[in-house]
Amino acid sequence: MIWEDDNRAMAQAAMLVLLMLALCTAAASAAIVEHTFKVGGTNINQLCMNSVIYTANQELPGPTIEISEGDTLVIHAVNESPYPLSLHWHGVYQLRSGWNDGANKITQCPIQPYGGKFTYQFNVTGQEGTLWWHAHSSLLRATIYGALIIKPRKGPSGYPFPAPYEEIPILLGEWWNRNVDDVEHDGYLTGLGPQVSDAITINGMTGDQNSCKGSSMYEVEVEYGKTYLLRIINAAVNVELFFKVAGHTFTVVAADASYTKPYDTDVIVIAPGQTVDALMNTTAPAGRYYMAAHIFDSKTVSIPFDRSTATGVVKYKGVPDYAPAAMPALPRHDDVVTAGKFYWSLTGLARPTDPVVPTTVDHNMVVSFGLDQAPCAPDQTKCRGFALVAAMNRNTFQFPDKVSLLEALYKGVPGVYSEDFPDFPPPVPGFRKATAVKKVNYNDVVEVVLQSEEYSRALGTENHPIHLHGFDFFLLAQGLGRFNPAMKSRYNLVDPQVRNTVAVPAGGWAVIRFTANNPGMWFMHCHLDAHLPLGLAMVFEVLNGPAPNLLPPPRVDYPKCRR
Ligand SMILES: *[C@@H]1O[C@H](CO)[C@@H](O)[C@H](O)[C@H]1NC(C)=O
Ligand SMILES: *[C@@H]1O[C@H](CO)[C@@H](O)[C@H](O)[C@H]1NC(C)=O
Ligand SMILES: [Cu+2]
Repeated sequence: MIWEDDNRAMAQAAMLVLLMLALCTAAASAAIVEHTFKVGGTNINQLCMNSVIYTANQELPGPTIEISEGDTLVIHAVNESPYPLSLHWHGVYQLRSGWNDGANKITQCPIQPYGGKFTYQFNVTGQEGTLWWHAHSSLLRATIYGALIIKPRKGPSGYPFPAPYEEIPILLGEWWNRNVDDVEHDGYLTGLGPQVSDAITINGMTGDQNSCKGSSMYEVEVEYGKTYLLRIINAAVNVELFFKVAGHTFTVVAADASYTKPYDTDVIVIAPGQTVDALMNTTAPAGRYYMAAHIFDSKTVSIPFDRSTATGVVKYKGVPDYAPAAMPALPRHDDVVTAGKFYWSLTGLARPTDPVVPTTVDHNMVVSFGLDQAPCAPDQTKCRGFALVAAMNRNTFQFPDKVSLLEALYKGVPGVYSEDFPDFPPPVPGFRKATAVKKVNYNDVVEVVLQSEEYSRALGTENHPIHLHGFDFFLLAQGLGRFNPAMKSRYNLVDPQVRNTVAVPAGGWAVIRFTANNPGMWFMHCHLDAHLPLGLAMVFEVLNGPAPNLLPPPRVDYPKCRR
């Protein structure tokens, strides 16, 4: 009976309209997304060894946070581990919510061990793409990290590229067989910083290119003839990485949660702290294909590093698990040309609605940095001859211990920090241990020439990924050797990359520019964790603007420092 079918079709159509209305309403109003992250001990078997690691919610990598632009994120953090820690939402602007940045001793004191709690709550506004979260104390972020994915408010039609068939998060990590806090502690006692890792991981797993038979390996099944969006995050602690998938190429469409002009490449180069979103077409002959990652070692002197290769597998639907997999040819570990080509080729998408590069600069700074050798401190009991030391503009950053810098700023606590971080490298040799900040007014435009320095012939230089909290910056230019003002002619003021972490070339430079539109204390530091406790860091103090651009009061559960 035809009319019945018609009725059914009409009813179905009405349902569909209602459903779409419901979906549209959901998309239009910002949601509150709530998670509880319990940090605690987790038993794991990796590289044929049983160990206890510390994770969020027993997961490695930790839980993926997925939100839409404009949502409010609420994370109840419970620290059941034996270590004081904080959680950092890497790349989130934290506009007027600086108390939630999770930078240990900078924006908060750590959450106390054995049951301490703190609730992070902030809006994620005006940014979308792939970010991540991680612990921000000791070496704990080696196992306490996860993806933070911000979808366009409109849904997939909001992407400035054809909506992908599926999205695949790829979290690259670094693994130690030993307890990572011991690795950090021994590094301090010896004066050498953390030791070489035992493996690189893809989504927490080493893959099968090591001597441990039965190592776990990440595998993803794909369908032929589709476009996948790989959300690649370098969560490794101390190393930059090359990443490839055999038989496939990529189109990079975003980095650090800022869209780029499409960039075709067969290799991804990624520094700790950075993210890369890349489209991958599954148009290879049906089969199994290894994805692989290994270290890009940029050091100009020879120092041992982890030469292992992490693998995962892309398997086409219907292909048996035992089919042999093709292996990609990764660049040589020291292939600075491939690394430089990738890092320097990206440009921002620069749509009419995107922020434009500010043209007047209020603060011109040159910040040089590097590593040197210093006499062992008396408590560095295993130290032989010298200890490593690092600095920015010859200030070796000292973490405060009584209150966080943000609390000191808010309450006007004297004697916690000094406002004399120099605008230029001082001509005098030697280092000053200090908690020095650079003070700027609300909305000032800051330009920083980041200059990698060879302080010590014996230590040489290496590529340092410099990460800025609280802001994205425009990356105006990069180069090898020493920056000089004539190089301002090379600035890209039209469509520069927009990032939160820049891999400054070994012995070279990068120029960044940002608008200080967010009151608070914002850490700028090397994202090789080994260099952070050595002092390769500084802080921007950004004053309140006219209302409503003010730093609000902290929450009542804001953690206190304990000594
Ligand atoms: C966060 O978003 C909520 C809801 O839109 C708003 O009421 C609140 O003021 C925002 N908070 C900040 C710090 O901007
Ligand atoms: C991937 O497939 C899409 C859709 O067919 C196409 O537009 C795009 O050019 C392809 N990309 C590459 C790198 O082949
Ligand atoms: Cu560094």
